[in-house]
Amino acid sequence: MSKRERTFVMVKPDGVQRGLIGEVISRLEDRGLKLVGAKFMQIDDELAREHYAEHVEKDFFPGLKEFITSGPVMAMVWEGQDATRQVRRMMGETDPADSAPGTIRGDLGLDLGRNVIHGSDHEDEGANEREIDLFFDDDELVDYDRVDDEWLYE
Ligand code: IDP
Ligand code: MG
Repeated sequence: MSKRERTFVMVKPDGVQRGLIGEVISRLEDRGLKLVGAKFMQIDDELAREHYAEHVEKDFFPGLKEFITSGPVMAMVWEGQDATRQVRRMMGETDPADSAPGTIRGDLGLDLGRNVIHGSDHEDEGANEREIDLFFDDDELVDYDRVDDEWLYE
C-alpha cells in the first residue's frame, strides 16, 4: 500500500468568485480523501512570493501575484493514500485547455491564468509539507478517523 500522506490544496480566487468551493471539496471528498485543515483567507504579497518562489523571476509572475492576491482563497489540507499525486491527477494539466474532461481544470476552466485550483506538485519532493507549513500551524490540522476508512482501504 502506498503511503498515507497530506497535501496542500487551494481553491484560487477565480474558483471562489465562481462559487466552485463546494464543487472542488465534493470531488475530493467523494474520492475518499479526508479534509484535515481549512482556512478561508486572503493571500498577501509576501505569502504569494513565498508560495510561488519558483516562479518569482518568470514573466507571468506579476500577473499571477495580482490574481492570487485579488480575493479570498480556500486553503486546505487533504489526507489519503498517495494524496499529493492523486490530487494532481484529479486537477488535470496546468492549462485547463490541455486538461482532460473529467478533471477539475478540464471541467471547470478554460484559461491558463484562471485555472481554479492549486495542488502541491508531487514531482517536487517535499512540496506538500512545505506548502502545508507555509499556510497552517500544526494546531490548525485535525487528526481524526472517518467512518468509511475501513471501506476505502484494504
Ligand atoms: P501548477 O499550478 O499546475 O503547479 P505551475 O507551473 O507551478 O503550475 O504554475 C503555477 C501557476 O502559475 C499556474 O497554476 C498558473 O496559475 C500560473 N501560470 C503558470 N504558467 C503560466 C503562464 O505561462 N502564464 C500565466 N500564468 C501561468
Ligand atoms: Mg506548481
